[in-house]
Amino acid sequence: MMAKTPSDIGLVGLAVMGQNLALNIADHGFRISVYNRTVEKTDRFIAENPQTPGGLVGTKSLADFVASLAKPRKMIILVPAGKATDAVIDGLVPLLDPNDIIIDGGNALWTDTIRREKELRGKGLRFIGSGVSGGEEGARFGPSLMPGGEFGAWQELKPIWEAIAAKVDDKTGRPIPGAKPGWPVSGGVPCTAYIGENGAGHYVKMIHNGIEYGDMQMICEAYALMSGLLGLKAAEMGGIFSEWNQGSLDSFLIEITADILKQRDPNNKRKAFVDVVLDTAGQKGTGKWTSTNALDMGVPAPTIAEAVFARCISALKDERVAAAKILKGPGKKYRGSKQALVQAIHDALYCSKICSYAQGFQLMRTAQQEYGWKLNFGEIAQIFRGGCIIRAAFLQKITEAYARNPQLANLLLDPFFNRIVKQAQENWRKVVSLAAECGVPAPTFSSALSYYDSYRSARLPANLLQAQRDYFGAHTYERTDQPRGKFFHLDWPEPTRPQLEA
Ligand code: 2AM
Repeated sequence: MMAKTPSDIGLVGLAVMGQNLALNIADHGFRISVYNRTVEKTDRFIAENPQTPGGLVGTKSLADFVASLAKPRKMIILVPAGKATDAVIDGLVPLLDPNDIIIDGGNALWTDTIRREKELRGKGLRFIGSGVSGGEEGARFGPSLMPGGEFGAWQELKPIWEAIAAKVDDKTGRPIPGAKPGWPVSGGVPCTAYIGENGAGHYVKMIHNGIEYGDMQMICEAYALMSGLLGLKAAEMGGIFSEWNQGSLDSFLIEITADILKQRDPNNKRKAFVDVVLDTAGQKGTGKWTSTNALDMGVPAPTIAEAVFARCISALKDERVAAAKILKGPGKKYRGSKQALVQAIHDALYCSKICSYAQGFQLMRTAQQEYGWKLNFGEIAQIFRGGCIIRAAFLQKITEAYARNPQLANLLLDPFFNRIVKQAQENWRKVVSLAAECGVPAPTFSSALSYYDSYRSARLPANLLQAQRDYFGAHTYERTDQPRGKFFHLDWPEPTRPQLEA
């Protein structure tokens, strides 16, 4: 049966994210048609949600779904990235009219989004690839939304996207509280804005996830250092993270870390929950995509990549357990002040975080040249302020940095961040050296420090490296006393080889 009133928008794919996004849209007064390949799921969803302000319209076939939508049609796809997305698009295309808009809200690889946008444009259709961040809770009560694609299509989607997005206070950057986080709210700035053409939205979502990998790992290193160097128990560390959440590190991930550390094991109340969780971390691939892209573009993003590798090494549980019996560490203990070290770990976390964000923003800066986008970095930081996993008060400072200088080459060069790192670097260095001396792994803290020291070095040992390349491969070198771009080669002697015994 076709609905009498055409729906404002439609959504394909009623897994949890799809259901929650549909309910969020309907809560804001938009009529939304839904379709799912398995029809029972649609029936159940409609039956479970009889009352919504905008109205949910269940449809049993793609043809009914398409016919139920107001023109130009707007259809969100929320199915697994990759083949499923292509399958749904292929099913929709023959049923559509010129100028209809398909919106992919999945975690698509941005190059797929570029391809799809081009293919659909060739068929007279419009395509938006929108990052949707914030998990299930975000989708339901206010996600951070990163749309990329044809600008006109965005303008049609904008009223819905702005209505359902998380909202933050423009001055403080803090989420506007509601009955539940992000909902219901009035006023504030929505955490969505047009990102750029074709794959720009999905690219920025990928960088968000890469940054998220970095943030999570850095928090884990702070926890490992407090535990390894000071022997603190989970609940006490939970208290420290709660305190940190009142200051410059105020963020969703610090907040949930405090909650997690205070949580008892439901099977044994005497134990901390975190102590019974197996230490192997999974991953879905967006951190890897970010790191691979960094290598492809030649942009240094070592801290984000270290965070991915940290998950990889965590997954080698059996090997690590075996190696722990053979490979010995230094056996050195920290004997200084607890309070001073906790503060130093805080500072190390803050400085490392600044470097990790600097790397993420460097990636976006290079990608915009590579793909011809015009990204607004201050606005992107603003979109990250609410709704998503990396939401944090700190992002307001990034917005302010780009307002001061839209052409900022690296976040570290902004006066605010420069000052923070200057003040806190002594503590950061202390923590990284203690970690090394006492044998506590701190891959992102130390890689961030190396990044900082490399970036601030007017001269790196690459002079020797290039000389090596010239020696064995005649790769040539430039000279410090000659203009850049002039290449030289030295006639090296034959390498001396050890004499073979007769
Ligand atoms: P399903 O309920 O019929 O499995 C997450 O898996 C969501 O994507 C589900 O709603 C699922 O539908 C849908 N999905 C997965 N693969 C799909 C495909 N190839 N075509 C259409 N929907 C698909």
